[in-house]
Amino acid sequence: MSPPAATLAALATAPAAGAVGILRLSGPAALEVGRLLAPGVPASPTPRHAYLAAFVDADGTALDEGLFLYFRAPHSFTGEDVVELQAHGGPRLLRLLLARALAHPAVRPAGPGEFTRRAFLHGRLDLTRAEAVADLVAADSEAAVRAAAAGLSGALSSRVEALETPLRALHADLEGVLDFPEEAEGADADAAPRLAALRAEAEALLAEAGRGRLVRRGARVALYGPVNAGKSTLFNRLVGEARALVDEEPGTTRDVLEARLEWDGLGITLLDTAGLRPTPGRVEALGIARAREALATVDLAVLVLPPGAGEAEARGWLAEAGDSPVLRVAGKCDVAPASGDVPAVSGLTGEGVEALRAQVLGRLWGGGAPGAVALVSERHADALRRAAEALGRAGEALAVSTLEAVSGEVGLALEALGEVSGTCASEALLDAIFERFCIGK
Ligand SMILES: Nc1nc2c(ncn2[C@@H]2O[C@H](COP(=O)(O)OP(=O)(O)OP(=O)(O)O)[C@@H](O)[C@H]2O)c(=O)[nH]1
Ligand SMILES: [Mg+2]
Repeated sequence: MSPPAATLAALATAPAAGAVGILRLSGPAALEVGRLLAPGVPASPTPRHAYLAAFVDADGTALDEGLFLYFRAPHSFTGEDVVELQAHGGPRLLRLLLARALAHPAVRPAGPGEFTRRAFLHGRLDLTRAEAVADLVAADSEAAVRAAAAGLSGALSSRVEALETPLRALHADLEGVLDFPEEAEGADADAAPRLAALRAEAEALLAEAGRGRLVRRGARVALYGPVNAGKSTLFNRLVGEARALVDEEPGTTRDVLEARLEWDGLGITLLDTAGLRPTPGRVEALGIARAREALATVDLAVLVLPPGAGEAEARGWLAEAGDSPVLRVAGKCDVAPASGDVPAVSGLTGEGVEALRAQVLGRLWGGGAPGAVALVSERHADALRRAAEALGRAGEALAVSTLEAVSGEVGLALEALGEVSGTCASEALLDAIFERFCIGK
């Protein structure tokens, strides 16, 4: 792959006033253009050395003074010559500096994620690590930060490689037996256990997609149940402030209320919903419809029941959550102690609230630290699923079909895995991936 010739320029910092603003240049003309802006920097600057320099306009008038950093290819983020100007963070000033760089004929503005895309094209990062860069920028919980950081340092990439390398070896062995039956005789002897092990590993990685999604987007948890059960009081207690209206009149909550929380580092969107009852007023009925919609989308529905709710009644409310998993709790336990093994909680006194939090996390997460998960995205999951399926078919073909058929399926599995690591990624796929990056990244 020949390196793209244009030199890219973009502001790497947000377009708002800040202490520092960074203009980033990458490509063959980066140093030349950087020195146009900062003529005081030597013609052959020491790489990775911070120069204090004046940044000037076309007449040589100083616009600012800041740091000039040079990274020589291939020892830079993109693998190309990179120059970073760290100026003061005035948006207008930075646009002047950027315009000056863009006036050079070798320079064009960088598209979203284009620096990272070049890093990928130059083999500085595989695709999962490039995606982890975007995840890190988008991370809005501690768990998401930690998982993305692990991804950036290669946590997912090494697991994909641990699949891809032996799969490629197996493919080569099968092709060898097909092409040179005599020389390669027996190379396919242990194909069945090798296929089975690879398929199991692909499925293990696939199984982490759900956790990856939870970490990336946070979990949605709704409180629901009959009117007046104490949902809003419990919601306020969990949120730590009086967000929801509370009243003794049944049907107080109408709209769905949302609060963004972080529990053990995991992002949680907690929802309070309208109490469900059979004969609501008109506006309340609208609220109940919204509650039902919300319930269908949650990762966990917490059913809050008032004291004295019977088993038959409870079963009816459990069914209201549809396919969403339900955690049932007995509310207002300060009034009447709950019986049986249903966890008891009181939003009013706070009794049982910590235990409820732990149970919610347990139900969402199982064991282990949320930040330690491999960030398997929907995109990865889709490719892994196709790889696992192809490996499954390869295993079947081994028993009933030709070696060509087996090898063909193994080839398909390799292609699917290549979409994860980037060894087999189309331009269209790369476009779709890097589109979600910010400009300047
Ligand atoms: N003793 C006691 N009273 C509570 C508790 N939680 C709520 N209440 C009272 O019960 C009434 C209803 O509380 P809410 O929190 O509004 O109940 P809700 O389930 O949100 O009600 P709707 O929004 O109408 O469905 C209020 O008078 C609260 O003060 C509790 O844990 N213990
Ligand atoms: Mg309420």
